[in-house]
Amino acid sequence: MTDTRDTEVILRQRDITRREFLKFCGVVAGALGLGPVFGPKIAEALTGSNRPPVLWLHFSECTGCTEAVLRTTAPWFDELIMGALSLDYHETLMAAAGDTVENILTEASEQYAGEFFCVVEGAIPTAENGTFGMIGGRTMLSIAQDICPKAKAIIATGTCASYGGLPAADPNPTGAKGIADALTSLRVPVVNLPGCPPNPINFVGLIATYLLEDKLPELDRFGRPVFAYGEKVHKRCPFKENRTGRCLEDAGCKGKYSYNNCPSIKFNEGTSFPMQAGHPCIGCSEPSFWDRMTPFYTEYEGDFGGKKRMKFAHVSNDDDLG
Ligand code: FSX
Ligand code: F3S
Repeated sequence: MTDTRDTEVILRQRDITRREFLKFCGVVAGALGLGPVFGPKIAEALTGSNRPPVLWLHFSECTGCTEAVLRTTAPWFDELIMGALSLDYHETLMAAAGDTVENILTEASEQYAGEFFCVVEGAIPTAENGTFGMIGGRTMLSIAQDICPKAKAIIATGTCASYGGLPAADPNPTGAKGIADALTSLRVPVVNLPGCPPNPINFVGLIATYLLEDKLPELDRFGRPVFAYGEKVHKRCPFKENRTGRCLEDAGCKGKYSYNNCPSIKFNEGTSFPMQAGHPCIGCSEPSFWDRMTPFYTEYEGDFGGKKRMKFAHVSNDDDLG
């Protein structure tokens, strides 16, 4: 366990001023729909001594969700997140391996039973009793069945853990599912933070909400926090708002069918997000997006070799998937 002074030391070591830290907390407050005045409260929550235990499980995935946290342009961001939590188990970050690690998972899940947050990253292969995904001789399914029911709450980070994502794309031979679908008799609340990858600011926002209010945020019908997934991406489309540039709908943009706050908080310290970079939204935070949002691109007709325009295969303007 660290205390408030430890975080101050981390900030100093990383050459981060208190002012920069408060600016970051202001961004988190913005993501939560709170005014900038709440920035200092978020800072207090993130640097306090109340650090919930967290066991972070990896299943069928690309690890992009963890990478999104670790490889942000702000080098201190990962330490801030990890410092706000008591991270007792994370396979990507642990130096130990083998039996030692397996024992840590079992012991921590028993020691903190009913208290820990279980962060799940990746989908769970369920076909053939889960034999398509093995870790240390055990199926991912049996690890999830063993650990998840002991948690206080589950945070499914990324679209794979939330809804199956890429591993569950048709024909899905491994029977990959999101955690709530894989463990149907689970009595523990599940918060989905979809996105491929999800925005780390929303993860911090979720943790900050819990630290400040001692409860989980309001969720939508797909188990996503309303603070982050309450509006369609299209609502704050930069082209729509500024009337500059070219609307990307003809190129296949799925912003009208996708709920996420990317246009407001963006990625990499607020630098940009897909549409701002000229790329259509592919609906990465929606259930079954690999099946329902493809083809991701629409061919233009006319200037591009007279090709026939390709219509969306599964989405029409009247079909609100969210
Ligand atoms: Fe999935 Fe995350 Fe996409 Fe990758 O771990 S949400 S494939 S960015 O990494 O699970
Ligand atoms: Fe994903 Fe679309 Fe945002 S592709 S990152 S929901 S702009």
